[in-house]
Parts: sequence; structure tokens; C-alpha cells
Amino acid sequence: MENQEIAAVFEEISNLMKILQDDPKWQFKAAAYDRAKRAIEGYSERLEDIARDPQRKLTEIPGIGEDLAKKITELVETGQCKYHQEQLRKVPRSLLDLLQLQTVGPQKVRLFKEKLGITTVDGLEKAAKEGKLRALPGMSVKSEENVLKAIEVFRRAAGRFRLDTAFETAQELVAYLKEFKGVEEVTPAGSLRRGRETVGDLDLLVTGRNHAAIAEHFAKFPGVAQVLAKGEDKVTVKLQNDLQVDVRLLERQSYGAALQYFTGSKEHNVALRDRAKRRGWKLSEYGLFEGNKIIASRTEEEIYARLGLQWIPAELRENLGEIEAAEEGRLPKLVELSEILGDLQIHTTASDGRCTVEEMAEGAKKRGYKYILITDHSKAVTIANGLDERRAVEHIRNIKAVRRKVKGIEIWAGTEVDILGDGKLDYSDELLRQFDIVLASIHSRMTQAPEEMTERLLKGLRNPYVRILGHPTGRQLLKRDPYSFDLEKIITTAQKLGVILELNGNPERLDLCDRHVKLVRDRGMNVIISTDAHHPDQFDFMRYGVTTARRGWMEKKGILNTYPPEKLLASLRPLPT
Ligand code: DGT
Ligand code: CA
Ligand code: CA
Ligand code: ZN
Repeated sequence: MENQEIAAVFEEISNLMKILQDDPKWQFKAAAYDRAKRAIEGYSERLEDIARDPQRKLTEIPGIGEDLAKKITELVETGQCKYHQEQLRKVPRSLLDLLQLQTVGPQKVRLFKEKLGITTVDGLEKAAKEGKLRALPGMSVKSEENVLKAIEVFRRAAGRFRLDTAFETAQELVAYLKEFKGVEEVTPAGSLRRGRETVGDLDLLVTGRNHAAIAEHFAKFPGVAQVLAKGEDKVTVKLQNDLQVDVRLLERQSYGAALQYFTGSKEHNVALRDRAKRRGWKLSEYGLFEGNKIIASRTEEEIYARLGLQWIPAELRENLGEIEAAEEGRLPKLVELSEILGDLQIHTTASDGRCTVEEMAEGAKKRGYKYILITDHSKAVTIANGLDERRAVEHIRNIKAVRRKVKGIEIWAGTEVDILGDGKLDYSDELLRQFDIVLASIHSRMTQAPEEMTERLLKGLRNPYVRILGHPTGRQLLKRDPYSFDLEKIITTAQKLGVILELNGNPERLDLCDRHVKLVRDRGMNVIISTDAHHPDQFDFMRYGVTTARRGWMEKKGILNTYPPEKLLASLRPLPT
């Protein structure tokens, strides 16, 4: 069991306590679970390893006492925690769905349930549409509207999973299958291979001897909740996290054709099949056929080549011009993860990060990075422990001290300064000029009217110290839509002023999204890919950022953090003199 899963159970226990309030000490206990959840998420070691080591004690983790340590051990050993299960039985499962809604926390869930008897998303929607929420304590017409918007996002998200969930699950499945005797290739296809920001289900392609035995083995994967179908060459299961997986067992001679077919997208495949047809051929998951004769099937390269095309990277296969480009030999040479030389949005313990400047710098160095930009929050973001002026100055001094100590990597002092509701920045120009690079972004009042939001962003961009706009649209995948604003105007102004738009690679954001990346690329603009890391492990998010950049047709030259440090600095908007 991973730390994240344990943390999720503790979070759910805390939420249930806050909804039920049936324990006289619920406030105290819920706070303890919240604290433990944060400690576990941020812990650098796997709790399972500690639990299984007789030399170690879970109570050595700050925030974990005897009682919670026992629950963790129980979770690790049985996959469940009795207390959690008992609590869960006290409420309808549907009540917890309400917590998925943005701006709806346990207090609101309790309010809706107690005052209006609401226990489902449908019930909440009906009440909101009838205007019944606005009169509740702490609610208003505006917050009622926000509930309706959140429900819409929730409905759209239903049945889809974040790219990181899909990727990590696929990695486990691949490892599990590969260790089985007789298995040769295991490749994730479908939307995961294309790197889409969310994934509906996993499609795994497998070759090897004895399909029946492999299918049998796969159905026994420990994370399987239910086997939905099991045939000779295909197994479909639902995992405990609700993600569905299709495994297809294939013959080696048609592997390329199957990989091509099951990678999709459907739109790309339809266009490719038409192309085959126009040549008098037939393309299927078994191969490219002339009559009954197979003319290509072993590799994707062969198939594309026979169709007169360059091989097309999976991220581009959306029928958005890639086939035409491949025909004319002008596909971009897409940026690669190994070309990234640094990360330019990083948080530390100074604000809401989990590690020190030095730990983040060492982590970055280990990945071979040449530079990092430390960007802790400014004072307006109180929940993230944003820095006031005094602490900001001290922080800059500290970053410079670490710079002298840690050799072999450039450590720049930056800030993620808030663009306040009225477009002013959270720090004075006098303070801003003391940072090496200023990144500006929005973390409050996200439901402003479009004109107001556009003006706010424009004003932020016009501050001469702002050189990067962080997570430009503010969306959170499967949770929160982008702010409403005139993106076109922001892009044009950023280009004119030389402000770089960030592609935030955190898989909960991926902001800019692939389509917007393509849009700015087509105008010859550059972007920076950063991870928003709060822990060195999260530097790994760069993978998702690069994938999204690739889906936006980006080459190395369009990504500023593939440049060596001096060239990167020279490519940013010049500072006022
Ligand atoms: P997802 O799972 O919703 O995130 O998206 P995909 O793209 O993984 O879609 P999925 O799992 O339904 O199917 C996997 C691939 O199989 C898909 O990308 C293309 C191929 N495929 C599925 N159905 C069709 C179809 O009706 N026609 C064609 N040409 N290809 C299909
Ligand atoms: Ca799929
Ligand atoms: Ca599928
Ligand atoms: Zn931020």
C-alpha cells in the first residue's frame, strides 16, 4: 500500500467525523487525522516498508501516535481498516460523492444533509436549481451558482482518471505481467500512450506464449476488484480504484498493427483507414492488407511507411493535421524529457512545500538539472503559509546562502507572487526587484466575471517585473474549470510584453493544456514547463508536462527550460533598468 492510499483513508475518516459529529471529541480527533494525513503524504519513505520492518516503529513519524500506527499496520496488512469501514457504514456512499464537488467540504455536506436531507449529487442539484441552498447559513446566490458549476464539472469527470493515476497503475500492471513466465512485450496503448490529460480506461497489449495462462495470471493481479470478461485473447477487469483495464493478448506478427489500432485515437484511425482504402488496401488491427495478403503488420513503422507517411509519435495522433504533416515530411521533432535542464516553479518549507531549499536543490542536482527557481508563495496565500515582506527578504538571503553551499547547479531566488483581486501584485516593485525571476499567478477570487478577470490578468502581466505567468487558466483537472476570461487577449499581450506562459506539469493542473500549447506554438511563442514541486519526488511531474508539450507539437527550441542557464536568462523579458 502506498502512502497516498493510506493518507486518503485518513482523510476520509476525518471527513466522516466532520459530517457525522457523533463523537464527543470529533473536532480533536478529526484534526489529528488531518495532521496525520499531511504528514503521511509528505513522508519521504514508504510507510509500508517501515511497518514491515521489525527494527522500526511508525510512531517515529511526527504526527503518528500509537493508535494511528496500529491503523496503518492494519491497512498495510489487510488492505482495510475496521474503524474506517464502520464509519463508512454510517452514511450512504453517495454522500461522499458530494465531497468531490469543488467548494463543498464536510461542513457543507453536513449542512445540506441536516437541513435539506440531501444525500446525493442529484438531490443537491435539484435543491440548487430550486434556489433552496442560498438561504442556508453561510450560503448565497453566488455560492449556490458555484455548486451548480461544480456539479457540471463532476458529471463531466465521471469515469475518467488523471494521467498520473493511469500512468502509475499501468506501470504496476506492466511490472506484474512482465515477471510472468512466457510474457514477452507489454505495452500500454490507448489514450495513456497518447498522453491525454485524462484517461477513460487502460488498454494493455501483451505478446507471449500461452495466452490462456497469461490471462489467468492477469485476472489474479492483487488490485483487481472484479473480472468483467475473460476470453482467450482478452481480459477486462475493474481495479479497486475503479479504473477499468482491457488486456489484449496478441500474436507477434500483428503486434505493430494492433499497437497502431489500439493506440488510436479513433479519429486518427478513421483517417488512416481511409487513406489505406484510397490505395485499394484495407487496414485493421491485424495488419495492412492487399486482398488477403498482409503487406505490413509487424511494426508501426512498417505500416506508416507503406502508407507513405513518416512514423507519427503517439501524442500527435488526434487527426489534427499530423497525417498531412507526416505525408509532407514536416512532423516536428518533439521535445523529450531528457532535454529538460531545470525546473522553474518549486515550493519549499518557507511556504507550503515539504522540503528545504537545500533538499530541493540536491534533488534537482541528482536529476542532472542545471538550474532551479525557488518560488514560494506571497503573503496573500495564507493557507499556503505565504511569505510576508520580512520573511521574503530573509528567504532570498537563505536561498543565496544555499547557492554558495550547493555547487554544480544554479539556484535562483524567485517568488510565485499573487495577482490580487484587483490585478495588483502582492509585493511592492521594491521587493519584486530583489528576486532573480518573478512568476505571478492567481489563487483567489477565481469566479470573477470574465471582463474583470481579463483586466486583472492584463494588469498582472503589465508589471515590469513579472516574467512568467503561472498556471495561466487556473483549472484543476476533473475538479475545477478554467477561470472565465479572454485567453486570446492574454496570449497576445504576453507575447507583446515578452512574458512567458507556464505549462504547469502538475498532473492535477496541466495548465496550459495541450490545445493551448499548440495555439501559442503556432504563434511562435515559447513556454516554460515546470512542476510546481512541493517535494523532490514531484520533479517527476515533468514527465506529464513534457507529454502535454508534445501533444502541443512543441520542439526543444520552444521550451525555454531546455536552454542552458545564460541563454534561458537572456530569453526572458528584460528587467526595467
Ligand atoms: P479513453 O479510454 O476514453 O481515454 O480513450 P481511448 O482512446 O483509450 O479509447 P478506447 O479505450 O475506447 O479505445 C482504445 C483505442 O482503440 C482507441 O483509441 C482507438 C481504438 N478504437 C476503439 N474503438 C474504435 C472504433 O470504433 N474505431 C476505430 N477506428 N478505432 C477504435
Ligand atoms: Ca482507453
Ligand atoms: Ca479500452
Ligand atoms: Zn500556484
